[in-house]
Amino acid sequence: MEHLRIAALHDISGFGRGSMTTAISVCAASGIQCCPLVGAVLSAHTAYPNVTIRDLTEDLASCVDSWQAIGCRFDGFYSGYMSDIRQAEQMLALYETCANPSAPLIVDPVMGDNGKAYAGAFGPEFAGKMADYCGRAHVITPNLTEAAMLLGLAPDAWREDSIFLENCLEQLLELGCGAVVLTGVRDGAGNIGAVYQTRQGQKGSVFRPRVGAYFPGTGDLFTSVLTAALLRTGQDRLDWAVGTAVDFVQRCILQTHNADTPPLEGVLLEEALPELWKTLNRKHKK
Ligand code: PXL
Repeated sequence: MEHLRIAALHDISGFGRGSMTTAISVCAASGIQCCPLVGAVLSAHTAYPNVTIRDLTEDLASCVDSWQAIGCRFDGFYSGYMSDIRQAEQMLALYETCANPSAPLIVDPVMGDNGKAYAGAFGPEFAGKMADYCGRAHVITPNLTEAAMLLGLAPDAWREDSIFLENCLEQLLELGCGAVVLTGVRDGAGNIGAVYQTRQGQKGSVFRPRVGAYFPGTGDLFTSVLTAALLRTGQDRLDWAVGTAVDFVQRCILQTHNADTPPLEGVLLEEALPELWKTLNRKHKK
């Protein structure tokens, strides 16, 4: 098996599965080393009340310098939640100096969900700069709320009809990224999943029956699995990577729903990770 390594920029939230803790565990279960670039440390994700937050934006440049001096090389770059949009500049600096040939930059433009921006800095200025950053990415994975924000609309301005989705995919590709994967899309027949389109015109969708519950952190889980699957199978297999990510998230949601644990704690991914290893190692070509 090829030894693959990614750099991942997220916060660490101590309680409530998501962001960096999800990225590290999904990568490990996929046989990929995840090197954390920690943008902020929180006591818990921000859907909990009274969380503490330590922003580490000012520390990132010296961390990037240090990795450059060591001569670190990465096969992929993955960023999620940023407590300050200036963190994107550090990710790009790392990408420009430490990428192995054809290493993808995968950006989950974490800003909100369910028609609302998350607590924090996620106003129109943040969204505009996030859109510029997304233009540099190979793959972006906004949910519909984030897609609206990236296009300069209000967080609740999305619709679920096919015209809106098609326009959204086209306009997000115009930002300059290589592929757009819209997450959390419903098909009007009780299913939920993802629709995607690439610059080369490859299009598709993957839907699975929706479990009627909301768990924070499923977007982080989706993009972590997508990143791992793309690295394992090669970037020309976006269709397979999207299917793998939708299936894995759905499986975790179903298990968690059946276990009846507090939704804010996120999905029970730990029990499902051995299955991810099997799926990726059955399929991977590298
Ligand atoms: O799941 C996205 C996310 C990541 N990081 C933090 C969050 C959230 C969503 O609420 O609060 C800190």
